[in-house]
Amino acid sequence: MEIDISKIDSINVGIVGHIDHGKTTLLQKLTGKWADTHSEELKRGITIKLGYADAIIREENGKYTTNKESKGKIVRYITFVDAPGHEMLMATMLSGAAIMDAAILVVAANEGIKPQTEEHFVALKAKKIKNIIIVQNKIDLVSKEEAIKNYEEIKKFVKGTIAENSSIIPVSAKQEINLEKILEFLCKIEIKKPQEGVNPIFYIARSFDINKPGTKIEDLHGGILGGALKQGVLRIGDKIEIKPGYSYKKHNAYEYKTLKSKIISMKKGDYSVTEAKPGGSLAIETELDPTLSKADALSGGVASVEGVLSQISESIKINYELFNEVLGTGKRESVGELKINEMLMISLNTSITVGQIKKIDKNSMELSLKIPIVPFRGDSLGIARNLNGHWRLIGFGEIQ
Ligand SMILES: Nc1nc2c(ncn2[C@@H]2O[C@H](COP(=O)(O)OP(=O)(O)OP(=O)(O)O)[C@@H](O)[C@H]2O)c(=O)[nH]1
Ligand SMILES: [Mg+2]
Repeated sequence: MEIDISKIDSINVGIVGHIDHGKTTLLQKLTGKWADTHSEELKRGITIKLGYADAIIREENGKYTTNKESKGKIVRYITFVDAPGHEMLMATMLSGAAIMDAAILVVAANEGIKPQTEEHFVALKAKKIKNIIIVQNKIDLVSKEEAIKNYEEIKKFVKGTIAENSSIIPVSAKQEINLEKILEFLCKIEIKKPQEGVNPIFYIARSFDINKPGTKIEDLHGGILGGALKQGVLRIGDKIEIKPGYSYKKHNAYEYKTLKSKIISMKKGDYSVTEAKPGGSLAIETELDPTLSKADALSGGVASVEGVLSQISESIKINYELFNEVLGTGKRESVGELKINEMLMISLNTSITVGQIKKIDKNSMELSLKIPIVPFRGDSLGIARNLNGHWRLIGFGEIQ
């Protein structure tokens, strides 16, 4: 029987945590799909771009499974976003966090809490992701005593935070131990009821040209947008617009042109849908010339039906708050003051841009951005500063 995926409760779950703690391996064991597909990722054995995989969870005699052969009752459809753990790829993790409904924080039991465990966790907090499951991975590498010690370290780490009462599940992804417990918890996450009567907002996290070289013109697919619908409904045939859109150089500066197109088809994983609501990730095939969307050219953008998005802006006013300490370095160094004209990396929803401080006081500042954004009042943004050639998260802000 054909499965109508749009009728199944669905969420988008991020997999985050320090480099090599086993995120992509865990995802592969949960879904059967290896999310690292880029040649560079395969060569280096690390995740570089946001990866995707999905699975249907079924329940059979009180046991949860993603086995396709299972005859159990369908409980949930989960799309996953696999984030890179490398410290240089924090910006990518942040744009992934913008489309997560819930997250799995992976901590390798043999290594414990590491700088990017901390940095990713703070990013989840800032993005207000309340549903966090903690996976204590690689338990096959530690003794029982070490596993307990690591469990206590995690407990201390989350004390007084949103994840204080999160489940901590001991797992060996590699040896497939205790994975069904993760599925069980994923099925317990509360699904928010979508708001009715609001305009759609689709955050673009990736964009592609899926045509193989040499495809006949009549068989060509239009540009693909991958990401998540934050609110509203999108349907096949909808006329859409994408901002900031297409960029081109004019008199040594970049200009942006809103792209207009139409939705040809939509997919959640391998499943086609005619109508999409929030929950889970989504791929939209448009009528766009695929050369416009290839190699993530449109990632960071926002799509909606024609005529509803606000003007793009190269200048923003934000309220901000800095951390006491710089995160992600493993050292305990304090965040110094921000200075006028300083360049900061700003991540807003799925977009990443660099901004120069034009005006600043204690709680608010005005920035001039290199890549314009579609501003939504109240949206949270990550603020990073360049320290010794790395962008380090130093605080968070909110658009005024
Ligand atoms: N022994 C053991 N090794 C594991 C386990 N899970 C993952 N690994 C190994 O850990 C290494 C890193 O695994 P990945 O899944 O690529 O780690 P990752 O967190 O996705 O890494 P990045 O994406 O680069 O941040 C690989 O060699 C895996 O085989 C586990 O449960 N036990
Ligand atoms: Mg990985």
